[in-house]
Amino acid sequence: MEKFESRNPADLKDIIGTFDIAGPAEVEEACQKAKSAFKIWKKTPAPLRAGIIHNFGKLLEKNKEALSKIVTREMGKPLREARGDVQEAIDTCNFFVSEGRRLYGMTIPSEMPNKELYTYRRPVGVFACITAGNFPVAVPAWYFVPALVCGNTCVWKPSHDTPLTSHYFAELLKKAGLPEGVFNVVFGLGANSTGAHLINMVEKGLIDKFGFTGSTEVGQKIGEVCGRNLQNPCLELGGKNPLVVMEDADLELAATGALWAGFGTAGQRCTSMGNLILHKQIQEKFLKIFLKKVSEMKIGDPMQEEITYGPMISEVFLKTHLKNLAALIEPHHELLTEPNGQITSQKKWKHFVGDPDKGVYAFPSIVANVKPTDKIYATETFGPLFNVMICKNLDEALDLANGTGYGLSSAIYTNTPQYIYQWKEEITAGMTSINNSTTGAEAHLPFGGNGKSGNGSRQSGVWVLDQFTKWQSVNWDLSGKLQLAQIDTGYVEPDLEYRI
Ligand code: UN1
Repeated sequence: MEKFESRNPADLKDIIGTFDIAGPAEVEEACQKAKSAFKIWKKTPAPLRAGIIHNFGKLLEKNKEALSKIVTREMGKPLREARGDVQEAIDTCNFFVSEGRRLYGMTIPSEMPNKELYTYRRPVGVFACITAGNFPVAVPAWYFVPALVCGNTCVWKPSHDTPLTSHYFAELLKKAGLPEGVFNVVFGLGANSTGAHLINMVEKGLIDKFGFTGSTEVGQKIGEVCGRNLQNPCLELGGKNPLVVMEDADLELAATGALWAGFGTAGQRCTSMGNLILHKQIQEKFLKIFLKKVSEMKIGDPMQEEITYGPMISEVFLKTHLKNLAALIEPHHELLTEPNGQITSQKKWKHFVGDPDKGVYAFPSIVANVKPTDKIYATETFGPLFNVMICKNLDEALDLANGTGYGLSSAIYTNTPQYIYQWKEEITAGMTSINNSTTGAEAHLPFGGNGKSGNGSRQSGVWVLDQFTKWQSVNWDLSGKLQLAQIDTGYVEPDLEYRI
């Protein structure tokens, strides 16, 4: 069987593990297993299913530090962020454990006597899912925790950047008591590999619901296949998230928020800031505060607590970042930080912690003089790279914020209630923050985007239940005769001749 390696992006010599690449036969087998386990799992009472998720949450808590260290070692986010990633999964478990005792339907009055109407949430079936490497614990938990509580069985193709983390995610579910066949993992690569085979299983009729977190391009392909098969996938795609600083903002607060939004996880979150939009009255003052903070950032070994950001997720992510710098920066642009590109011992960041030559690190890059017609304005870059744009007023800020075609996350810094009101009403992103960063969604608010950021599906909180259940309507007639809806009703006619 073909294999792939997982390497530590902070130390490329550190090989974390070697994993099998599942071919079409293995992927099909996993789907068949999920299909047959569904027959039993859907009949397991929801509070019992949720009991296993309760155990999973406890196991995640017990193993939080060990798992966080594996996350950092595999994909390079600073350890404190990795702990947040695992915590988000624990929070998701805590939320959905009690949902297993709700999953409410309704009892509804009928228009006829001796008849009862009900609605039930029914599981969808086999849920197949492909996730990214930037949130290797939280994002799978957003999908699988509610999917399992709702009674679905799963086939997961985790990112090839984080196979060891994914292996332990699956092990913890097993140790939590999940029966054999309910949760199946297939390791491998994406295009022309395991990911593509899993998508093919939709055409084969082995999958009832698809979930995908990743690029807009792949999301569109999955959307096409699912659409042809009359399925509605859950798609969480890219973003070019705007952060606006108005003239009345607390500039210190805004600079701290923008720093985190732009450079947290080395800009490799789907919620990372893409366009920093500054009111012209404060642009100079803001940039002075902001660029000082940028110059003081500690970049380097992600196991060190004080690091702002670590390496890129992998060599491939660094290569894409370097390509973006070469392809998207135009002569009229101004780079507010120098140098750009890869950090090495020759071309070193002043506050680097560790040895840059061991891993794949990138300088922060801030591009100014960006116009809405520039390619970089509306291209997701997924790295420590963002644009600075200037606006005259809130209308202009909104045009720039909404004009990229994406609509995932967004943020505004202001203390003017009228601005906040207008912003909330007119921003087209699925998520927005007021006086906080574009990143950092809490685990029980709906998460998802519009436009090129997704198909309107939402994860997290009670909203995700509509992804993992189908509504069933039940009419129960106890009258002993055929009562016809709309026809055998006892509606009373009004006396329309009456006048006051
Ligand atoms: C992602 O990047 O795919 O809101 C998810 C945030 C995190 C989740 C990001 N809680 O930034």
